[in-house]
Amino acid sequence: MTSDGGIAQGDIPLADDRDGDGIDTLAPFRVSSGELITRANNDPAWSPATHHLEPGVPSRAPVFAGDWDGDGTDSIGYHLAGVSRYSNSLGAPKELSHVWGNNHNPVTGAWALS
Ligand SMILES: [Ca+2]
Ligand SMILES: [Ca+2]
Repeated sequence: MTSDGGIAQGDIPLADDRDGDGIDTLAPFRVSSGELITRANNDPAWSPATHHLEPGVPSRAPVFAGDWDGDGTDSIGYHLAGVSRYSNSLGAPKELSHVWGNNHNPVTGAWALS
């Protein structure tokens, strides 16, 4: 068991920059409830948690974070059966997709900045 916003058994640990300040913060994804639990900074002692319901994420899907549209803020997606699905805002349905094939596991990152 955990306090509100802490990591519980079965959570998927993510790190993302959802507010665009250039600093990634820890954000566990709670598979059992479909919630991404975010904080304003990395000090859980004085940063209250915000729970973002992320609809339609299958319980067995690997979840990841990234800035898909280059606006400086991260959102989350998931990968299942060779297809990555994601959206450009927290809590939005994962309507964007990219087909990779069954033998691929995508990773995220900003590989080049101009
Ligand atoms: Ca941030
Ligand atoms: Ca973005």
